[in-house]
Amino acid sequence: MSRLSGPSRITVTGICALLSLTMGCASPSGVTRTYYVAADEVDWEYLPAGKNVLNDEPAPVEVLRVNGLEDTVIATVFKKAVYREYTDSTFTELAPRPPEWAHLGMLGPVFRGVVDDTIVIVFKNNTSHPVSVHPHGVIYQKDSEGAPYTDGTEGDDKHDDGVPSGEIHRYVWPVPERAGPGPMDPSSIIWPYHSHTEEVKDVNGGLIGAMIITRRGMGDAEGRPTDVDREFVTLFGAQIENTTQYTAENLARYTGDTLRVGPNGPRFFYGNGYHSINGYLFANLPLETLTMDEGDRVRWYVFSSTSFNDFHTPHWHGGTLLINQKRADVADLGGPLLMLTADMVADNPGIWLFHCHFGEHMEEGMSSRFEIRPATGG
Ligand SMILES: [Cu+2]
Repeated sequence: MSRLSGPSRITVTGICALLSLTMGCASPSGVTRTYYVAADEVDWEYLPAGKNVLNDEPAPVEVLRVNGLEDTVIATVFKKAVYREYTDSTFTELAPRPPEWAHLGMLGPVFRGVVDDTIVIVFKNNTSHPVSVHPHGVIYQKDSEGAPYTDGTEGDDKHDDGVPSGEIHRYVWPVPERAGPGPMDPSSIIWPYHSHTEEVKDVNGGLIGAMIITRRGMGDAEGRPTDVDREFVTLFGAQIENTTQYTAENLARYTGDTLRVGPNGPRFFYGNGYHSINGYLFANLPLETLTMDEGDRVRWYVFSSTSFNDFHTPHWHGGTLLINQKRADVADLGGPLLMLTADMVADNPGIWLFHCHFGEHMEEGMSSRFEIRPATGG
């Protein structure tokens, strides 16, 4: 059994928590935040608008190489597995995704915590094979790590490694000081979470999401940092569709149908990779979900996925950001599963490009847009 087996055993700690009992505090620290999350199989559409939204022309998507040899298939819908939030432990009703998180797309729900909190994930595996939830940054015991390897454990301490199809596992992640923002960080930071059972296939397949951890005393009741107006989470990810749990199924689905286009698959040297932002190509991430108001203090959490091609340089047009106390408009995600937090003041109204500045990734559709709406002056 885990050392922390449930919310009832969590104690309130921290100076702010003590203060909050008597004089009120920005954050009621030391609470347990429980999420009901399943891994669900879905058909994911990388290109819901059916075109390159940046120029209204057909998107040059040539991605799925059949048998790795001569034929290329144009396909933008793939069977994947994604994390989805439910309302309770019956896992019968999906929790509606709040408008502020509509831009997450393929990503799982955002888990929040303030330093001293405990995050609990009640996880159900609705897929056809074992998967897990492995967090970064927070504390976990062996029953809450979500990764199989020879570590001298057994029983419940193994069940988390790869939760069998149809089963439920409870992951318990305390949030200590060392999971919160460091001295150079702003009031909240991002950590990834993802399945680590067959890590490469699972993440390419879609099982990845983000946690946001807020500094003690800097979170509201929901754990939101109180010194920002908007938050956005974006994954710059090369989704390698020929290395997922569903590759054979997806190939069977498309091989031989009318989408087969012949022997020349130009620009196809990565192995069926989609260079997407939150699972969208060519600015198909809906603009209305990445919208803010002039004057907003906007926090961007950006991270990269786990493949060889996951080195990215997110570039925001129209604004500048503070990253690690330095001014920039391009961020450095110089390798797989890196993460950073970037703060922008939305001072320049307009519709702006937001893309990876690595040339090949741009050409393959790793771009999006955001909008700053002008202040009305009223
Ligand atoms: Cu890139």
